[in-house]
Amino acid sequence: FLATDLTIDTGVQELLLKANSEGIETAFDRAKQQEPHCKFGLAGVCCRRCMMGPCRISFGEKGAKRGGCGATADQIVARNLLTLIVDGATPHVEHAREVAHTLLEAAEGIAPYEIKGKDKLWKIALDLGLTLEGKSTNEVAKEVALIALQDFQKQTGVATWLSLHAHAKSVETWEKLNILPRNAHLEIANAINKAAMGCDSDPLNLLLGVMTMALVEGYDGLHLSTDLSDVLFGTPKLVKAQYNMGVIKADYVNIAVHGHIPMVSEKVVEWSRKLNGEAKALGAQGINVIGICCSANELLMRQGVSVATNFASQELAIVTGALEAMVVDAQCIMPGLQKVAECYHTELISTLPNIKIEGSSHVEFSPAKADQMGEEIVRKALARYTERDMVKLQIPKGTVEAYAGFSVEQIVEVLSKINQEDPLQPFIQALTDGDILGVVAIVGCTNPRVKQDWANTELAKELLKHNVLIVATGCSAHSLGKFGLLSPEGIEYCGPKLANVLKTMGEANGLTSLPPAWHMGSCVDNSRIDDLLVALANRVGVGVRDLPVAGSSPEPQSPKALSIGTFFIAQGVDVHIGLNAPISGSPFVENALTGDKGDFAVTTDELFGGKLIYEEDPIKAAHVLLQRIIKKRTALGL
Ligand code: BF8
Ligand code: SF4
Repeated sequence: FLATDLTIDTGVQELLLKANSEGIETAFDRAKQQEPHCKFGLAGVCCRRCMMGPCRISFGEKGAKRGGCGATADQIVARNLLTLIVDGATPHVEHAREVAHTLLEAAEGIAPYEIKGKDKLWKIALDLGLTLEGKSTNEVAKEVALIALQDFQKQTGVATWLSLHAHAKSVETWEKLNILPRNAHLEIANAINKAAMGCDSDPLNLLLGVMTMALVEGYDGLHLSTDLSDVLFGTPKLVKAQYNMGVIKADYVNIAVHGHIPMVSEKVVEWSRKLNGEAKALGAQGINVIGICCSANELLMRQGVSVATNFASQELAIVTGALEAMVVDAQCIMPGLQKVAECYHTELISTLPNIKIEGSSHVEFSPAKADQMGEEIVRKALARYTERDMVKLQIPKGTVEAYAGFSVEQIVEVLSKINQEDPLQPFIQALTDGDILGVVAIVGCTNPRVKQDWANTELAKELLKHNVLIVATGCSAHSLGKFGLLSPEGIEYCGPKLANVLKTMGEANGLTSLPPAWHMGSCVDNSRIDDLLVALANRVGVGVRDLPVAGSSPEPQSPKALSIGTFFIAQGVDVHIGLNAPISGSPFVENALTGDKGDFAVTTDELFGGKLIYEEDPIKAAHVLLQRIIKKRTALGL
């Protein structure tokens, strides 16, 4: 294979060659072995929901048009999409519940976490209508955590976190369609129940179920996770860090944190600092924690920890031969990591009680025992340092500077340097004048089925050229970071109008310029993008669906990218994906999601104001998004 065909990251290319010469297989090899992918699976028309099957619907004239039970392609695709969105939303819902549970135990003095985000706590408490007078931080935190946990229990009404964050006009739309969620667990059970054999077989009703699940994702997944993580660990502020495999340092004890749950990664950082002296006693310069995937985002945003790599190349970080430990928790952790770790001295360590990796070691996290976990993990890494095989050591050189930490609070603070009374005013003025043509969120993954980082960066550059501001999260943000788009130098890619705006905003804050892409955090932090849109819509006096904005996941891998995308579609935001969702086998489902208003009996464009756009070519995709943005501008009279 040619490494240059698989990724544009030269460090990853170098490590792919090393892996190849050492006989190590990675996701890039395994993805090729799966080609050609099953066309029934790609189209979403295979059903394994009962033992009368599995059934599949044929595409041509000949062959079955219905499954054994009589299910049509439309019904099968809609059911499969519903469970796929459940697969996307549930990890975020569990993430949120873990954070809420930790906050509760921290407030009760059981879990060793200090509540660092007091401002955020007060804000949420006030929004929830709590009285603060005479109460301690812990008392308020406990009340907030208990209300949050109700979003997994209450049987009637609407999920509280939706009421906290959603735009009134969006709620109106959802109420009319009767898709408002009650509690996250109930709706997950309801969705699985709908999709079960012999239950819901109305494709439209199933799609409405998809939208309910999208709202569960948005509010009890994304927003709840971000809010309570900010309460525990603080709201992110502008930070500077480094990107690329070069952040792994030969003369340090290196610990990679990979996954999503900040309670785990924060404790690893805390204990690495505490035990730094012990690394020196071993002859190392110290302990170096580096991030992969969304744990990287959590630590980058709040601690300025540097980022080694994103999803597709997670195994290659081990191939450097310089990782003493890789600590994982949940989501996007390839089982293949263990096989690679066995070729080196690296210890792969799983942490969550119910998420284990075959062959890896396990140091269990619980909120109460978080300190023991942190210490044990760092001590395991220290013990591995002396086992390092210097012959196998090869760290690609070079790092790239990047800024992150663009929480909505930080964005408002940055803008307040231009207009203190009305911070959003300069931003809205720039949008009105067309100096910022629109905003596109580039989010989601990298995927070995697409040349790594290529679609993410190409799409970003094409949009920047047309004066579209980029906000980013997840592994896509890492792609942009690796190629300089999170640094002020990245404004070379911007059209002159956008470049000027960014320079003005940057200079007001002591920088040469703001970066052209604003890193807003991990995938759950897509909530921050949502908050920004709601704030802009409220300030202008329109709905979110009216704003000249869009979302894009050019290299999606996880169902989470689809559930997040659907959440934004529910608000009326167009969402582009660079690999198709498994819906092409159903004209009804495909039309409903991708059709324009008025094209078909039912479209999300008609009902919500946003639609799904599938386009593999990032340059073409950029131009489709530009057209949609211009259409929304025109409707606003801009
Ligand atoms: O939640 S971007 S590959 S790591 S799914 Fe996974 Fe995709 Fe990365 Fe973060 Ni998000
Ligand atoms: Fe086949 Fe129907 Fe069973 Fe699905 S539910 S496997 S389509 S018989």
